[in-house]
Amino acid sequence: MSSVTSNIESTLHEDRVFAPPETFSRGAHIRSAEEYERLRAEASESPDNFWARMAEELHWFKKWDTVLKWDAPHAEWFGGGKINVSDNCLDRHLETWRRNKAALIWEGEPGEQRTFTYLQLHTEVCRFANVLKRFGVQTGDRVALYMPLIPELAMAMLACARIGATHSIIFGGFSADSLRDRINDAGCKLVVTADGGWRRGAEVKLKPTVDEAVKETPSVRTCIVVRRTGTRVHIEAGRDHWWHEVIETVDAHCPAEELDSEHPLYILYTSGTTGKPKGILHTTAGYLLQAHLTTKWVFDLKDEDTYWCTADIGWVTGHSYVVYGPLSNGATVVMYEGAPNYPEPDRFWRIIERHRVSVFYTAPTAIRAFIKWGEQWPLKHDLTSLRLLGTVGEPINPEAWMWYREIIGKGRCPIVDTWWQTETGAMMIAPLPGATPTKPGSATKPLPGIEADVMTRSGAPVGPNEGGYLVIKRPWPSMLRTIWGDDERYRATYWSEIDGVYFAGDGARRDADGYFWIMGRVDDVINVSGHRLGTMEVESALVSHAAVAEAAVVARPDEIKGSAIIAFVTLEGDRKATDGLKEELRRHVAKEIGALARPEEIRFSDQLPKTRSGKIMRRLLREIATSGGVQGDVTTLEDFSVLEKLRVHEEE
Ligand code: 7RM
Repeated sequence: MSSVTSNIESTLHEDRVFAPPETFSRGAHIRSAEEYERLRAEASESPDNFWARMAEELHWFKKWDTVLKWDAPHAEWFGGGKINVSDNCLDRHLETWRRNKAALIWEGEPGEQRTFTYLQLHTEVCRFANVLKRFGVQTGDRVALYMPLIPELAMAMLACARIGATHSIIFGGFSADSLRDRINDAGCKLVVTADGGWRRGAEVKLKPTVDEAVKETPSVRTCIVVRRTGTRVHIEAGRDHWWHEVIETVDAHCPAEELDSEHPLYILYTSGTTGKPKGILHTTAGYLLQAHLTTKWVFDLKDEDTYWCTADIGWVTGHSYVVYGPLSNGATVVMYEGAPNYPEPDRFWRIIERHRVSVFYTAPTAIRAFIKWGEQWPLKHDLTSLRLLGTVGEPINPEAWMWYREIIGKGRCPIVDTWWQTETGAMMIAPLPGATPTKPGSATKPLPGIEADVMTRSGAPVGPNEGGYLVIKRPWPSMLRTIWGDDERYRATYWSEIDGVYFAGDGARRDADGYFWIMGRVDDVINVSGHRLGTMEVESALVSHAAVAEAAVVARPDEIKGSAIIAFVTLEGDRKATDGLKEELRRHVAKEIGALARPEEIRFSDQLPKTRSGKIMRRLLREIATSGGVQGDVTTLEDFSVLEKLRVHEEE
């Protein structure tokens, strides 16, 4: 990371503002800007009282003694309290009319459907918790979950939480080596997996990968296998057991453990700037509190809603907003196993129509894919059940935001652009849909209790519309507690870059209204002739051109300018890649942002390399732009053939 003290220049201009629809505000949990400001003032004047008041929304076996003990950079939230996440997500609803409400509505990619009421889900979770106990899993042990997006994954998470085992979910697309390293780093005792899952009409085998990985994981004694695809798998006698068989050997009585507030709930590995992934540790009470509150506030979730977050549970978005946040609110959650374009590009819209989804949460990369596939697909379906749309994962360019609003939301539905990270556990900067006017491309303002700011590298405040580094100035309940097994790295990565504050690693600016505009990772910042530009801003300019579907911008070292901008561009289906168009796009960027942002070079490509969670891998593009090849780690790349194509392109 560079040691600059000057600021990041921000060039994105966006003047449109959309007030919350009056009818929406009238029924919302938070109904006005004044109400939001009141909450924010209460939280900033007396944070402990604020969080204590909020924590009353959870079910406690024993209330806390202290709200926060802060021994920087280590936090203890709700010390002395006893609580259980599984109890909050299940048991508390059984005493209400929600007992027979649908908790999960699941669709497999081939089309089968399974629904679990809260009572049914509770029964399955209790039984699986007893299975874990039967195989010797105790409070404090770690359990690896390497599974497709099936109900058993949510059950396994809730079963771990119920007995105080710490889960570590490894996304089902990771290789055997990645799985092995993550299992070993956390010292997992047991692995839950499946024979395979379905993706784009093909089986993704999981069990053979586990077999390969556990050859070198001495801590693993047991492997439980869900039968999902029915494919033949190897069952190692003494180690491997079928889920459907062992579940028959236990009963459904399993009271939730009364756990300490700071009991480790889960570890989730996330990539950093260097090789080894970081095991982000989240604990119980604080994490649940913010997952719960943000779900309620930002999605304005009501009992009548049918809620769908399209993220895989293997990513933090799935942890907080497929499972823990919605279930603790007693919501009806739609889960879908497969790809958005299987069997055809309208699968998502079909699901929304079929289940009458009212709140829909997805990623900008998905929205840009929908735009590319064409609006005929959503237009074929009745989407009138929708009342709120959300996005997460990367900055959303205003063009995609407007398309989402008009084509999917028909101009009726507020859009919540939610900024947060694996490390923050829950949303940090996001609109409250009944209270916050939105601007396309802005995550708007920090949620009550979150003290976000923009600073220079040396920790000085920056003025309105000046770019800088996004920081959080006060501990928050769902913050990561450490990096598993590497507290030194925790301090160095998050609490040492700028003195006394949490360093998010993102560039941002705040406009005159106090709205935050996230400019992407700071390692994606480009310095051209002494001007620092967020890659996202150049990308937005490119995407605002009618011919462009998606763009990724990287820097190539340049003797004169410091860096030259190289843009990788995917065109709309009907556009031809010509030299004339390259020139036109370069002119377009110069017009939108200024001559300094004009890309040195434009390269057309059918696809961009992405991580399995859909983030563009700019690091790889940087390597291609700089040296023509790729040496670094590609274990998180979704589709390896993309790299080959980009290389071939290079030789043309
Ligand atoms: C939830 C998640 C975190 C990084 C973060 C940002 C980027 C996420 C937004 C966003 C702009 C958003 N966790 N990011 N949401 N950038 N606007 N609404 O994605 O740990 O996988 O990634 O993602 O750079 O630092 S994550």
